[in-house]
Amino acid sequence: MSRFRALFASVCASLWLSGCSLWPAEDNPFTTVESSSDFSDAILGVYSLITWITCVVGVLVAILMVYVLIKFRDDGSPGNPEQVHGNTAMELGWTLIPVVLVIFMVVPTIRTIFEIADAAPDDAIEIRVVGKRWWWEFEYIEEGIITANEIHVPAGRPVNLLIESDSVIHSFWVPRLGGKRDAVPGRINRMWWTITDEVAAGETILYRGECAEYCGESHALMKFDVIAHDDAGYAEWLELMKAPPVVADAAVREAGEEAFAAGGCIGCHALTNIDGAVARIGPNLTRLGNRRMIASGTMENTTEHLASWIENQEEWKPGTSYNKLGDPRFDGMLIPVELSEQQVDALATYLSALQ
Ligand code: HEC
Ligand SMILES: [Cu+2]
Repeated sequence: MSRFRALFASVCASLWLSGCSLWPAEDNPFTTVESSSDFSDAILGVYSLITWITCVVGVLVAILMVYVLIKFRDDGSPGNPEQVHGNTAMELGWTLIPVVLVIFMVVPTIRTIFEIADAAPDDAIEIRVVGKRWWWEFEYIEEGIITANEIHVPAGRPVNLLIESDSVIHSFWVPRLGGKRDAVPGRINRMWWTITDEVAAGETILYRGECAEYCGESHALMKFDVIAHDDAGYAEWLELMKAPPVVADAAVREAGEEAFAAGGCIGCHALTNIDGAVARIGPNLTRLGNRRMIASGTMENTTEHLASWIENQEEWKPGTSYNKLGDPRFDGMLIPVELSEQQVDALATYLSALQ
């Protein structure tokens, strides 16, 4: 009986470990078995077909093996059992059946590869994606919007991503929207998809993404969000991103702008309403207050977290310290001066207010 229990426990454990906890998607944002776009639908189709074929083959082989083990077990009778040399029917069988099975898997696979490698439709929204260490820059080519770590897209419309890198190889991956695409320096990889989920008016759906190619110390902290809107919601977001952010409280704005210049932030970060803040070493911080997370999905976007990030990046993300003199990424940049507590507070309050 205890043997049975041990067996039962190990079967349960292996099912659990092998990913049976991958859904529902709400609890498992990185699930690959719930698709939300035409691209991931196509891949999931091939994936399920191959999984079912291999399951059937696996079960049949296991049954046959158990049968053979029992039927031909050593029953204690003397001498060798009858010896067999060659059997044409069996040899044909175990050659032809796998060939047919492989054809069943190869044809849909190749068809899907060509389908997803096809050119994007003309009306697709083009977004340039640049993998950086360790965050993502998103540029809406036609709209002239540059943002970071959060892409907003309308559901039901094709989105064409032009993926590149400014540093080492990264990989752009939103498990529910499609496969991985490497971000390689000096080359542009494409991927396009249309979100198939319905987004209710005034609501959004959040899909999580992450870097899927080891790229250095903070690789695991290189996440991003894809936020799907309905058409009206997307148009509204575009308008919002194009208009200069309004910081209603003049005192907050003045103190913030002053500290932004004095602290050297201006040397690395762009802000559309500040003269001279056009640098792109770090993320564009325009409308940072609207974002869900900061530092590419590392921490929730709160004023306390912002202050803590400004004071010590290294604590949150290894390798991101602004003060690494000699780091070639920051060559010729203004390294921030020591900030006073008031300046840090002013910056955090100001950045939160950029909405
Ligand atoms: C030497 C260049 C440099 C300077 C100077 C600099 N930053 Fe940054 N900043 C970066 C980089 C690079 C990142 C992205 C780090 C990451 O997420 O891996 C970043 C990220 C940020 C983020 C998170 C942005 C996001 O999209 O989530 C905030 C907020 C920020 N910086 C604020 C500031 C402030 C305020 C100052 C001035 C005190 C400043 N930075 C000075 C390079 C710089
Ligand atoms: Cu990366």
